[in-house]
Order: sequence, then C-alpha cells, then structure tokens
Amino acid sequence: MCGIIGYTGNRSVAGVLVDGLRRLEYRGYDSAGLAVVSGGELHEAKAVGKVRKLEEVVAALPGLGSLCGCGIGHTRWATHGVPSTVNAHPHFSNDRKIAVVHNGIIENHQELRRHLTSKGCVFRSQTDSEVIAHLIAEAYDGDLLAATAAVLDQLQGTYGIAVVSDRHPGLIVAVRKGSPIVVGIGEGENFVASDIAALLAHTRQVIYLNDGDIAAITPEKIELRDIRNVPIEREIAKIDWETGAAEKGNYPHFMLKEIFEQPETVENAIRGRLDHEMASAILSGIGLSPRELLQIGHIVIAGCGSSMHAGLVGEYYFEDLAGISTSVEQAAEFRYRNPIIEPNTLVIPISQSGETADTIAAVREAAAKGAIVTALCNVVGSTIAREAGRGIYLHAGPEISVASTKAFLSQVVVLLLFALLLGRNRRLSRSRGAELVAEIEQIPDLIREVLEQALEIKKIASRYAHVDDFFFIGRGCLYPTALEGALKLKEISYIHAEGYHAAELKHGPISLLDEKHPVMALANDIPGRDKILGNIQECRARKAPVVAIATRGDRAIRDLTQDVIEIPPCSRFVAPLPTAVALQLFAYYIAAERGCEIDQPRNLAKSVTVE
Ligand code: HGA
Repeated sequence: MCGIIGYTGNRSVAGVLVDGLRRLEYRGYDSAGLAVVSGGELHEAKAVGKVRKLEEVVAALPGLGSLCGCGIGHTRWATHGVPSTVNAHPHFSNDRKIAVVHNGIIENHQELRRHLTSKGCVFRSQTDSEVIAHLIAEAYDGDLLAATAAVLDQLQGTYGIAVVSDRHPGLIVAVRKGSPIVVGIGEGENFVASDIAALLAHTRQVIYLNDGDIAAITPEKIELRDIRNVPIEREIAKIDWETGAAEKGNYPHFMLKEIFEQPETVENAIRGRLDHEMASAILSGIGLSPRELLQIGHIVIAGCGSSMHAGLVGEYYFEDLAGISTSVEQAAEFRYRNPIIEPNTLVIPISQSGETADTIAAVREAAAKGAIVTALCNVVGSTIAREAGRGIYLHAGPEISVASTKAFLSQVVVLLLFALLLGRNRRLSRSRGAELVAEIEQIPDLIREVLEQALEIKKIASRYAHVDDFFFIGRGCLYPTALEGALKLKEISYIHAEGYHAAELKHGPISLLDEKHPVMALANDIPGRDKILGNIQECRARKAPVVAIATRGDRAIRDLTQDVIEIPPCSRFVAPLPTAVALQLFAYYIAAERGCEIDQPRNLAKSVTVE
C-alpha cells in the first residue's frame, strides 16, 4: 500500500515520477503528489484521487514538467487522515526545505506531534507521516543523510521513506523499516521505489534495502549506510520480468488480462518442476534434503485474503497426498495468538507481493519459534522471500489488478507440487505420483477450455449483475474455492458475497435465502457432488436462484438450474483451478456490467504493507 517513486537525473523529473506513480497506482489511489528539487528550489504538486488528477495539476503548473534534478512522488492509501490535498504526500518541514514521502504507520505519531508542537512546529495535515519531515528538519545540520538517520530511533512503527531537500540538489535519501524500498540503478540516473513495477520501464538492476538500511542516491552513485552511518554493501539483483508484463495491452482491465494470462503463468509455475522419472516434483528453492523433508511433522500455512484461501486448498493437498497434519492461520493472528510450534513444524507463509505486513510478522514469529520457514511469493527478492531464506517462487509475472487472479492460481499449483513432493517422500505410490504429474500437466489446457467459454459466462453474469447479495457454496477443495469466488465478487463488484461450506448453509445462512439471494454452487463431479445436488435442491426450495459450476455434460445439474458454467472433467485436486478461473470471469463480468473500477476497487489497495 502507498506507492513511492524517486528519480535523480537529467530527464523531466515530474515526467518520470508521474509515469512511475501510474504504475504504482494499484498500491493506493486516495491521493497523489510529488516534490521536485531543481535550480535550488523545491516545487510541489498534489491532487486528491487518481494519478491522472495529479497529471492535470502538473500540466497546469508552468515549467514544472520540464525541470531536471531530483524528486519524489507518492500515491496514497490513507491510514491516518482523510483523503485530501493537505493529507497527500509529500509532507514538508515548516521552512519548506525538506520534503518526505512515507509508506507505513508511525505508531507514536501523537506523542511526537505533541513534542514538536511544543517546540513551535506547525502541522498542516492529520497524517502520522508529517512528523517525519519536522523531525528531520529538527535534526538537520547540513547533512541530509545524517539528519534522516538521526530520527529513526524516535520512530515507532513501520516505514519506507524517501526524502529530498532544496539544499541538496540531486540527492534522495531513502530508508526502510518494515515497508519495502528498492533502489533502481540507471546510467547517469538512479531511481528509488516501493515496488519494482515502477522501475521496469527504466532498469532491470536493483538493490533491495533491508530494514535499517539507508541509501543516499545521486545520478552518479548509490551509497548505502546502516543506522549507525557505517557504509554497507548489498547485492545487485536482476529483475527478469518482461517489458510489457506490467502493461494492459489491448485488454480493458489488468484483471481481464491477468485472467487470460493464466494458462501461461501456470505453465511458468510448473516449468522444470516435474520429475517424470521419480513421479515427483523438483523444488530446489526449499533447500531440504529427502531426510529433512521426512522429518516434517506438521505444516502451518499463514496468509491473508486470497493467499489464505490458496493455503486452505493446500491444507487438503498436504493432508491427503502427504499425510501431514496441516493448519491454516490468518497471518494477522499468527503472532498475537502465541501459536504452538511443535519441533519439526514447517511454516509456509504465502504472499503475492512478499511484502504483506501481517505475513512478514508471521515469518518472524515462526522463525523465532524455531520453525522451518519456506515462503511462497511472486516477487523475487521481496522481504518475505529474503527473510524466509528458502521458498518457491510463483513465476506469475507482475500482478497489477488489486484483485488477485493469476497469483492465486500459481499459489495453488505450487502447493500441489509441494504436496506431491512431500507425498512421494513418504506414502504416495509411484503410480499415484505419476497420475498426479499427468494431471498437473493438463492444468493449463483445462484453464484454456474455461477461458474459451468467457462469452457464455458473461451472459450468465449479466443476469445477476443487479443483485445485492450472493452465496457461494462448495465442499472439499472446492470449499476454499467458494471462499475465493465470494471474495472476488465482493471486492470488485461491491455485491455482498459470502462463501460457505455447503453443509454450513443449514446452520444459519439458509434463513436468508429467497428469490433475491442467489447461490453459486460448485458442483463439479468430484467426491461430494451428490451432496451438493441435495444442497442445490434445498436452495431451490427456498426460491433462491442457483448458478452452478458443473463438470461438462452433467445432466442432473441442468435439471436443477439453467445457469450452468461447465468445467472440463478433472480430479478433485485439480478442480479448484479451472473452477477459480470461471469464478474470476463471473465476478469480472458482473463488475464490468455494474460499471465498477475493476482494477482499483474503492478502499482497497494491493500489497497490504500496514497491519
Ligand atoms: N500513514 C500514511 C501512509 C499510509 C500508508 O502507508 N498506507 O499503506 C498516511 O496515512 O498517509
């Protein structure tokens, strides 16, 4: 959440910043702003709402667009203070010589505000972030890096910060604790950002800052210090995402593009990871020998939102295929619940961005309790990937739509591969392993078959675009798939949607059913289907309209409802994948029909970097 971009070099600073903010907009769109240092002066532009509003403000300020030098920009997802121009970042010191952008939460901001106010400081915004600008100004005596370093031990909470000053032309100081900051290396120019998506158009060489690292960035060099101002070295990482991967192309929305990319992204998640000879999976990033794998006695999966739903599918895989007891935790509760970590527990944190604040906290708690931590992340070099030290990358490419689609699918596929490996490591026979390998190889084609029905799904979706509520029901691996389907629908269409285990309907929610409360029943031909047929009858008896997802050619379902989305035949382990794709399309077309801001739903932002 909150996007940060900084640029120092000979190009139009405002141009580079606005372009970067556009690419970061999925991280927050409450307001956007920038500050440019050029010719010994500090210029600013701010706007409420989307980056295009900021562009209009920049265009209306004569000359701002052509200034070279350095600058910082920010797109905000508000935590403290309403979305407004005064609360938009950057925030300035009272003498307006220092400008700061911040991602995170300063937990002791009220105490700091009182202290600064008592010293005569005047606050302009209601944000927690503004204290940082005033504290740096208070500590400043000619060295911007030293002044920034000096205030860090006063800040409690999390931050990724970038700072500029008109007294330091060409210099950006950046620092992180708990919120991501990555430095982009250019030629005769350099960059800083909260997310590599903002840098893809400019460079492939980056340095990920660790917590406590401070960077002084000028066009010529990047100096890194620790919090005691001692020079440090960090590895240069290479980003291998393709140019254009973060562009919308001919699709009206990133979400639709990302849904349609899934046959390829799933292929990427599988590529090189199937071992036909051993009927198993090859996952070198987990770095555990067969003997070490055999010692795993319990698995705990931690994640938030769609990642947690993927984990719930994984729970079925690990218990059924590998016979390892597995529990799934909401990452936000993990550290506060004081979880019991038995010896030989494997903890699997799942996060698309690798920057989800609650999941990072879970990783740290698990590591402190002696668990083996193996992360599932999409973004290479992200905090969770680095802190876990071992893991499996999703290889889904940049996911820009706030609603996760391709990352969710890759998470499920990678969990299936992991369960296959653990299963073959213990009780799964070679022949059963070989069957599973063949099933996994079919997944991209199963997804293609669902995508081919997009127009049919659109037609069905249009019949439900007017509703206010929706229930999603499923059993087995399709129960977490129902949770994910409901989440997709509510986040992008604003229809109230709830996912339930089909059997749970009778324990409460059925009291709500009537002709205005449709039910999406996941009735694929896998164990549990007959029971779902009964559940559909129960819904129909209460006059609830039913949309069913069913295996192609299932006549019994057609007798119960006309609105059937057909999925190719597949096993229960693989069924969540094509089913999830159908649910993504269903949610997408409903949201499109309702005219919703699909890629940037209200109040949401991608990569939840605050608790
Ligand atoms: N606390 C700051 C920054 C918000 C943020 O990082 N969101 O993810 C604010 O409210 O402006």
